[in-house]
Amino acid sequence: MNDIEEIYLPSHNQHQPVSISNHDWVSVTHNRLTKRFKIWIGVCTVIGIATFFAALLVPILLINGKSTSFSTTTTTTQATSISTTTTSITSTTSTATSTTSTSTTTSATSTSTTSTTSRTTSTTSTSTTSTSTTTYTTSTSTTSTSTTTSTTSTSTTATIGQLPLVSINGTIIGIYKTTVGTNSTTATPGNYIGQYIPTESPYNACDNNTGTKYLSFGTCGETTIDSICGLNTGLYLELQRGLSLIIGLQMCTGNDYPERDPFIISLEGSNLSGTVLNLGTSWTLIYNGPSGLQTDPGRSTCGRFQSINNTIQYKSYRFLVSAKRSISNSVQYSEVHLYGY
Ligand SMILES: [Ca+2]
Repeated sequence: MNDIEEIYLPSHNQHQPVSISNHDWVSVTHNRLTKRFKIWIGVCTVIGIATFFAALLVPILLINGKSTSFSTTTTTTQATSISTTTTSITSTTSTATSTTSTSTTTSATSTSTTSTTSRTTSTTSTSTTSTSTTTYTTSTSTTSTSTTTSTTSTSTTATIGQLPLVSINGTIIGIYKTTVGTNSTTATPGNYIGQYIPTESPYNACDNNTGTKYLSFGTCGETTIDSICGLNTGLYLELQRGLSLIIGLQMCTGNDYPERDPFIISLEGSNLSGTVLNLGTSWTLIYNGPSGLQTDPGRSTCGRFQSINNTIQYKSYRFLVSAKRSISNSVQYSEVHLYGY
């Protein structure tokens, strides 16, 4: 345009032809194409912006409407095992039956593991005209609960019977002037006060033989005949078999003189050993009552079974006689039988 010459028009209402050279012409067609081009650019811009917002909004709407979620739940619950074993052995004796029941219960409970993993990946891509955002969310939850219960129950019916009165080291101590709960006074072999006939020792009361007897004079001698002779005498021992539950006893008569038969007897138990058994405090009373010989069963014969209400096991036992049938110089009996298991 710089090469356009300045033209001076004539004054008002004066018309005069002006000569213009060819190179001063501006192409009209060229001006039209420029306008169309600008229109197209505008349209494309609008479409591009619309596409941009569409590309931006559609994924967001899709994501909001449908998030990708993976959820896995595993639950393991209660593995319960109950096992019951019952063993029953029944044996009948002429006297008694008792039952021992042992129950063991073991319970283990474990509850654990709750984990949640969340991972979010965000990718943003930006170009001149578009933005794309993608979001992935993965959620995993695992819960595991395990409960185990085990119950074992064993029931055994034991056989009740006469227990062998075999003592530790073969020691059976004869005693006199002794009552329930008091200290023992040791008797010795002989025929006088505090003695027992040497051939009729306390061992004879524990040999399971009614042909042998234990005879003790107590606070009397062989030649003294009195209602008190032979009372508060007896024996004690620690069983070689160890802990035993005594639930009954039985007395057996000697070969002669029914007036020497025990009438009232006592049984004490202890879980001590040795010399401390001499102390009255070492013993716990288990039975104090009739001997079962109130009705004379005859000589060298066992009397009625005497039931004892006892649930405690002991390994040592003390036996005493506190009353007898009649006036005599002593107390005698062929056997003391203890029943239990
Ligand atoms: Ca005997």
